[in-house]
Amino acid sequence: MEPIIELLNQTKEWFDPSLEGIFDDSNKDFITAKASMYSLCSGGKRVRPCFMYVVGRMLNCDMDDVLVFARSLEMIHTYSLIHDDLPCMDNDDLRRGKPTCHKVYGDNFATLAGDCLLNRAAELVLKLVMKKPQYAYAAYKMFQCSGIDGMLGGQDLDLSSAGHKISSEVLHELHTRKTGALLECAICTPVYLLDGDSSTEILRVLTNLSKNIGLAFQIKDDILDLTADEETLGKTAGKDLRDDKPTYATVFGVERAKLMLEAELDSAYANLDSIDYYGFDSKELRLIVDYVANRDR
Ligand code: GRG
Repeated sequence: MEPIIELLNQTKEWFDPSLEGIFDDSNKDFITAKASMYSLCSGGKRVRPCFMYVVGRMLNCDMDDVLVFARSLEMIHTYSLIHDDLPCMDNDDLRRGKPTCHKVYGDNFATLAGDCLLNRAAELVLKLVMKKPQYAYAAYKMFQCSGIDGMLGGQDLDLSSAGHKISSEVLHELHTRKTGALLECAICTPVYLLDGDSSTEILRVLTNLSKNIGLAFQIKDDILDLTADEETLGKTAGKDLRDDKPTYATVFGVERAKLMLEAELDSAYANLDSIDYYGFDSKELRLIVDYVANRDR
């Protein structure tokens, strides 16, 4: 089995059983709870829990506490997908090959399910913070990364730039916020659990690495959309161009986008070397960077 698949499977074994504890007997029969669980358990890759799992173990964190944060982050990610698929946003009927939440439960309950997941994510993390107040900064960062200064702000930029030509700066800002913020949260939360808000060298390196991984993934996605054939890609090719969507490949051109990708990957490998230099084992993070570098779909 490919090492990255093995790592994702290991993450799922650690992570997925924790989803059973999100709702209890007093609320699990609400349609909103069912709609929330439908989207949480419909085949997500668990990329963000995987980052937390890898860094948490690398830094020797209390993995039960990491799990609480990983679960809340995946709940926030899921809420964003449910709302993103709604008719008033991207209006998608399918996600992960299955009907979207609003197709099964209706727009009203899908909206509530998104709200519920965000709200419950806060409840579950704050319950732990009441026992361990030293985790308050990690909780604060999680909701900052999801809000207007992170993912939600990125979605705003995405919607408000639709149909316009956007500058390379706005494109960069859009991705850094829309998908980068949660990836950064996933990679850095274990450091916040150990060190609170003190800025350490390892935090600086991991923050930079998360940006490298997020950008490299996006730039590669945009290049593949323009250059790969549909059979290799496993999805419709050339869709970004047809939808007139600004991407790294359409804004900068494929050749410049390739150079930008190389620069992000070089920086990612340099950051992995720094992690080893500081005495931690970057082996599993390296698997993730190798996967981003080598994937062709
Ligand atoms: C395999 C551990 C591992 C990492 C892969 C950085 C990365 C490398 C993947 C990031 C995926 C990402 C942020 C894509 C941007 C577009 C987007 C937000 C897609 C939806 O997020 P996914 O792909 O959704 O994480 P699922 O359905 O898996 O929950």
